[in-house]
This record gives sequence, C-alpha cells and structure tokens, in this order.
Amino acid sequence: MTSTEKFAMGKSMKRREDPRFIQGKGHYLDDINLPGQLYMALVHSPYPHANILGIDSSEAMKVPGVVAVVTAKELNAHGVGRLPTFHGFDQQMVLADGKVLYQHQEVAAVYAETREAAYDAAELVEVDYEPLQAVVTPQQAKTDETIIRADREQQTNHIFNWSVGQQDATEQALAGSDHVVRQHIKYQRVHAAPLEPCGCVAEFDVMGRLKFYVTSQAPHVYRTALFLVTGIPEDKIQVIAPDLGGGFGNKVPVYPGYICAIAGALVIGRPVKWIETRTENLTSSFARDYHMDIELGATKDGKLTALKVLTDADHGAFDAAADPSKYPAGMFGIITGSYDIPTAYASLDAYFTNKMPGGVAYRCSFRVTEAAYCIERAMDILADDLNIDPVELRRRNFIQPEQFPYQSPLSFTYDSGDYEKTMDVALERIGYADLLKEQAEKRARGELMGIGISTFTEVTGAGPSKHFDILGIKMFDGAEIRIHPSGAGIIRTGTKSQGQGHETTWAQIVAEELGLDPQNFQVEEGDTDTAPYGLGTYASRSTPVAGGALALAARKIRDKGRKIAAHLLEVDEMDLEWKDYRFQVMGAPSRSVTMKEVAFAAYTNPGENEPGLEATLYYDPPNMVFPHGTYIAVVDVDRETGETKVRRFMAIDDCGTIINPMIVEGQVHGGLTEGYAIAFMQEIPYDEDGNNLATNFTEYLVPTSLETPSWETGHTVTPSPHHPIGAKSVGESPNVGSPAAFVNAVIDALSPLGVRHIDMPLTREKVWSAIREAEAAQPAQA
Ligand code: MCN
Ligand code: CUN
Repeated sequence: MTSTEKFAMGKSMKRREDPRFIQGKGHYLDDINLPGQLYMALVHSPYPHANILGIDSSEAMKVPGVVAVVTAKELNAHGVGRLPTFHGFDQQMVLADGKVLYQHQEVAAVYAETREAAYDAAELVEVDYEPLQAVVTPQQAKTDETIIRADREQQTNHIFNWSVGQQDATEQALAGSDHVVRQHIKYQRVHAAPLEPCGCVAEFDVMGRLKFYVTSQAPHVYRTALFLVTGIPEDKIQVIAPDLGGGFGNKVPVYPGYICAIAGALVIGRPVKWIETRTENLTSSFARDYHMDIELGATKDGKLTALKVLTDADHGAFDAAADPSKYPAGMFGIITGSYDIPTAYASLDAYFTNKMPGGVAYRCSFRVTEAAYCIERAMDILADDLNIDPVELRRRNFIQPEQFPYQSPLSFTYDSGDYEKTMDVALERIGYADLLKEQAEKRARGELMGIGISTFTEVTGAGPSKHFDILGIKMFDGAEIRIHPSGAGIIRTGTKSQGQGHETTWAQIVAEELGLDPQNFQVEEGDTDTAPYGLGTYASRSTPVAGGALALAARKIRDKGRKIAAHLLEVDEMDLEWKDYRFQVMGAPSRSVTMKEVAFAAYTNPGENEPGLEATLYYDPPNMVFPHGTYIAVVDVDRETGETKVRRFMAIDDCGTIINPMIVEGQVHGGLTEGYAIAFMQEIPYDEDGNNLATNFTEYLVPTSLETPSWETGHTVTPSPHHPIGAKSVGESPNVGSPAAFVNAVIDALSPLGVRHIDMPLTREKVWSAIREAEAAQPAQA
C-alpha cells in the first residue's frame, strides 16, 4: 500500500502542523522581536461616552524610555485617522477624535523602549473628559435623543435597514394561519476570546517597504486595507501572519492598534511591536447583539405557513463590517433554516450604541449563529404550543431531497441536503425512543429532564463574486501548486489557518488529485509576498473556496501531466486515462506512468512540452455551500439549585465530502465547546451607564475541561453538487447549531412548569429564577 492510498482524501491523517505545536515550537506573533524594536501601549477611555477636552502627555513623556505619544491630532495630520471601510459605509476612528464613543476606546498611543515603560506611561497620559449620557440599548438608540455619531452626515443612530422577502404575502399568510408563535429572542453579545490576543510588529526597511507581522485571518485583505488607509502602495507592503493561537473571527478586522504601530514605525524610524492584554482583547475588538421578534405561522397539524422576523441589531459605536446592501447582513436570510416555508420576510435595523464596535463576531458565519438559533428555538416553541413532538414537527416541514437546488423565500439557493436522513441517524444513535420513555418516568417523579434538538442549516463559502465584494474586491480565492522533480511539492493559498489544520487538509486534496504523497507537500499560508491573492479564512470559506481552487489547480497540473505522460508512453494524449492514481493507456492498463514519474520527466525529459509542473488557479464558486446537521442535547436540571447538566450530546454533521474525518471531528468538538459556553456561560454585559462588565476571564467565562460535556459525533455525507470535490464546510457549524439544542433541552426540562423561553446565557441563577417564578405563578402544579 502506498502512502497515498493510506493518507489521501477521507483519511484521518494526523495533523502535520502538530509536531511543532505540541513541542511548544509554534512561531507566534509574540515570538517576533526585531533589533531596535519599540513597544507600543494604548490609552483607553474609562468612559463609555465623553467629550475629550484635552490630552496632556507631558507626564507620560517623562517616563524613562518613552519616545513618543500620539493622538488623533497627529494621525489626522498624516491622513491616517480612520480605518478602511466597506463601501464607504462607516469608518472607525483609529484614535478617538474629540469624543469617546465606548468604554475602552483607544485614545492615544505610547511608544517606548520597553513594554513596561509603554504601559506605565500610558497610565500617565492625562485626558480631560467631559462625561456624556451613554446610549446602551437599541431601544434607547432609536429615540435619537442623543446622537452618538455626530461625525456622520446622517444625524441619526439608525445605521441601516436590510430587508428581504415578501412582506405583504407573509402578513397575509400569518393572518390566515391556525396558529402563530410570537417570541422575542435575544442573541447576546459574545466574544471569540482566542487564547492568543491580537498584535503586530511593524517595520520599514531602508527602501521604505513595510514588513507587517500581524495576527490576521486575512493577510491579503489587510494588505489592501493598509494601502487604503495609509496610501502606501501595495508593492511596498508585505503582510505576514505567523502561527495563530486561535482566531474564531476575532482576527478578521483591522484594529486601530495596527495603524498606530505602522504610523509609529514610519515616523520614529524603528520597528514597533504591539500586543494586546487580555482586557484589551475582550473590550476593544468587535461584538454585537441581536434582538429578534419572530412570528412563525402553522396549520393546526404543524405545517409551516409563514415566517416573519424583525430584528434590532446593536452594532456599537462603529459599524465598518456591516454593509446593508451586501451579504454580511444578508447571511441572516438563512433564517428559514431547513424548512420549506412558503413565504417569509426578514427585516433588520442596525443601531449605533455606546458599545464596542459591531461586526464580525464569534465563529458566527456572519450572522448565521443568530438566524439558526432563532428559527430552531421558534420551532420548539411551536411544537410545544401544538403539542407535537419537536422531531415530528421538523419531519413534517423539512425541505425534501428532491427539492434541491432549493430556492428559499429569502434569496438563497440551497445546493443540497438530506435533513431527514441526518436527523434519523442522530435519533437512532442517541436512542431517542428510550430517552422519551426515561423522560416520562422522571417527569412522573417531578424530576426535570430535557431533550433538545436542533436541525440547522448553514450558509458558508463567501466567494461567489456575483454576491460579494469587500473593500471593492470581488471574492474568490487563488491556489498555487508547484510539483518538484521528485514528486514532492509546495502548496500556497491566500487562506490562513488559525488551528483548522490547513497544512494537512490542503495536502490531502492535492495528493488525492495527483496520486502523490501528502506528506511531501509543504503548505504555506499567510505571507502576501508568496501566496496568491486570497480573501482569508473566515465564514468557513476556506474549504468551499480555497479548497475548490486547490482541486482545480491540481487538475490543471494533471492536464499538463497528461501531455508529458503521452510523450513518455509514446501514445496520443487522447488514448490516456487517469485511473487508480496513474495515467494508463486505455485498453492496456499495464502501460502506465505515475505523476511522480511525470514530475521527473517535466524537469528532465518533457519532450515537445513546456518544462516544469506547476499551476495557479483562481476559483470563483458558482454558489455558496449549505452544510447542515442534527444536534441533540440531553440535559438534567436540578429543581432546587437551577444547576444544568448536559448528560449527553449527539452531533451529526453533514459537511459534504469529508477531507479528514479526524480534523472535522476536532472542529466539531471545539465548536460545541464554544456553543456550550454561549448557551450557558458567556455574555458581555453592560450596565445602564454603558460600563463593560466583562473585562477579564473571571467575568467572561471560558469553559475548561471540567465544565465541558463529552461529545458524541458522527456524520452523513451529502456532497455539494457544484464544489469540485463535493466538500462543504464545518468550521462554524457546531457553534451555529448547538446553542439552540442546549436551550431547547433546558426549556424542555422546564416545560412541565410552564416555562416557555429564557434568553441565553442560561446561568444557574437565571434557571433558578425561572423555576421559582414558574412555581409562584402555578403553585398548584409546582
Ligand atoms: N474540512 C474537512 N472536510 C470538510 C470540511 C472541512 O476535512 N468537508 C476541514 C478543512 O479542510 C479544514 C477544517 O476542516 O482543515 C475547517 O474547514 P472549513 O470548514 O472550510 O473552515 P475554515 O478552514 O475556513 O475555518 C474557518 C472557521 C471559522 S470562520 C472560525 S470562526 C473558526 C473555525 O473555522 N475558528 C477556529 N474553527 C476554528 N478552529 C480552531 N482550532 N481555531 C479557530 O480560530
Ligand atoms: Cu464570524 S467568526 Mo469566523 O467567520 O472567522
């Protein structure tokens, strides 16, 4: 057995990047230290909303080792006061200009010989604030009594309305429905909290070329963004993303600190390093909260008739990442989920508030987390109202396999899916019938046990250029493959793994297409000087877009290889077929050559053909991909204490053709752990004055192995019909699908008490209060 057979597509090849990580030999941003480097620290506002009357840096400048202090005034003078924007929509201030708009907003940058000196001096920068009333909720924002963004032409806190679907038809269908569920559902502010916070090192060489090391999920986008902000031509910018200690969306945006570091390096003429503290990472990056009002109509036997959802989105003080006309907000249109709903309407209003900027959030597929949670919760409430088993209700409403490609009433064309099959596998594996029996027995004894199901559909693969462009760039991705004479090779993409294992799966895709050994491929991402242009790794787009590019680039190499093989075998190219990982003469399979032999010939004996064996290909996918899954949670709730215990969790994912089952399983384990945290532990709460109450890991909770339930996983495979290898994505599915399963299970446990809904996170205190309130309302049943 060759190693190719052992390791290519569909095999659980061990992660090739892990030897360096498990030996502590990863090369992270903080491992980069350049000769003569300065350290930068940022001054943050203690107030959520205040006028800046003056900034005095004279005391700070006295700290030994301090070299400079920079404020908005200096940045504006150099024309770098604003971050780049999506379609000229909203431009975040790099440093607060005249006014601070959220607590912890960046106000000044301090450069010093040591990190300690920089942070000490930052505390001594005297800022004279005049505090203003903070606007903390979208409800307050709506009144426009205080205009948060006086710097904008539009004097309103309303940022945009985005709507899709058939409003009139939906209203009519709801009015004619036997039953309509109406529920307010909040998806709270959460934070990705990667273990490694964000940072950068900026250096200009003697020729004035910027080398910018940065914790980025999207190095090429950064390069273009830096050009847009600073005017430095792109050929004079090299962005390098080293190993990343997790990203989860937190490393997509270009942050103010990056621009300050570049400005400092340019003006002072020395390299500048900046790396966030945990508090800075938690309080001054990106988050959002969604306040959704859903109406879901059905006939009395549970056939869905219409869906309407009106949302107020709290996008904080800046909204660079939320263009209304393009897909990032539009991803919310997946809210009809896995169900064939005849008519639907979604309308979303985004508001400025005095909170950290809105936009890219937490393993979220750009708003699919909110959408999937909302519809899956509403389905359970409907099931409860109609007294139909939640499983049965879903079965009655699934989009059927023969309906694909399925045109949803909210604009997406789903590529493929087999929802019932996936659900049946999950039900069978978890033993649903037995669980129902057990639950009935426990209920008879007054014990609270809940079973929660979520049969979600995702939309990922931001790529079809007809739908997307960011910063004026159409979205597609490039891949480059070079095969060396020995059959080894190098693979480069514009994506950037933060832990997803691209060094392994990219090699597997190419190895499978070419019949070469995946262990012999060097995989490179993250250096804009060498990698082909790519839009980066977020919205689970790497496999759908770059993965497709890789497969097609490999096929381009195969086409070239066929010509060389024909030369070697002295036959016509048309007489060759690619079979069993080799070129065979049709009808005479014993006459064949491998790609390894072809590779050697490409550099030594190519015949009439152009020497060499390499390909670069840009892939513009025709459509998004639509992964799906069924998750089932079993939760016990302690009636006295409100404690919840996830006793079992079954996750059956369908991400199309699987490249590496072990990596997929790892993605699911990690994402379920994060979904668990969102459902039970995490929130960035603000008090009524706009103070951020989650500033460190004792306030913003990250689950450890002690809290984390044990996961049972599996999969069905419904390939994407348009992806070159039929693959969909999986990176965000567990975060998208699991919160609803957890909450549905807890509410199911509490349903005998008459509890209908509790907003996340379902902390012990909230669950305890809900039980007490329910008991007080219905003493007879309690
Ligand atoms: N994969 C596979 N077969 C499939 C689909 C995917 O083997 N059918 C593999 C891929 O080849 C890749 C991994 O699974 O190695 C994830 O692939 P994909 O679903 O394409 O997602 P991306 O690579 O684009 O990763 C992005 C996604 C996002 S947006 C967030 S947020 C997130 C996530 O991945 N952040 C992560 N998973 C994370 N995992 C880690 N360890 N760290 C993060 O920061
Ligand atoms: Cu929304 S988090 Mo991921 O798309 O990088």
